[in-house]
Amino acid sequence: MPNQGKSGNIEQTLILIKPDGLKKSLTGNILSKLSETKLIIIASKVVCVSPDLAEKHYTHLKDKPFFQELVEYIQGNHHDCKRVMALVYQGDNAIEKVRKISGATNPEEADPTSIRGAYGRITTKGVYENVIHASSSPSEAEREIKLWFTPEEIVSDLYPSKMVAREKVEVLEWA
Ligand code: DAT
Ligand code: MG
Repeated sequence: MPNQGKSGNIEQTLILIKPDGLKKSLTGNILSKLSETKLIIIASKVVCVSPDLAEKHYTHLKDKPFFQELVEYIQGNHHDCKRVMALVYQGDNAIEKVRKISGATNPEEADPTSIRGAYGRITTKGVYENVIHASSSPSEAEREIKLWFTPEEIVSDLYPSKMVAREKVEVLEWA
């Protein structure tokens, strides 16, 4: 059948450039490396990560001994930099392509030409400062994209959405 199998597998993946990446001015280098995948960016923003968002993002690791350090790290508390750049990339086999170019979780084990291998480090406390997060499966990508972005912040309709009427909503406007 035409257009089936590996070449027709359009996926989305959530990418986070973590606070160490921003603090070290690595954003451009990381985006250049990611552009080698030929995927397209369908959403991007800079986020100040709340404790709640950090814990929800890493909820699957909450029983790990490094969980607390991890949520501190993603909030930028280790880098005096409370910013994360969040992006959604889309394209053929996006998840695998981005994971490959990101490199292994442990930056010391990552291929030196991968993003984590080139720019990551392990701190003396044992925190993996691996500069980038990338979704590892379609279900994880969907959960993470919905956690980090609203439907309006993504330029294509990825998942079912609904209109909700909200009363007495206060929004911040320029003074
Ligand atoms: P990945 O980020 O490669 O998907 P993961 O989801 O298993 O890896 O873990 C999330 C983050 O937790 C990872 O980027 C770094 C940290 N981490 C994982 N295993 C660790 C370990 N053994 N020691 C310290 N930090 C770890
Ligand atoms: Mg993971």
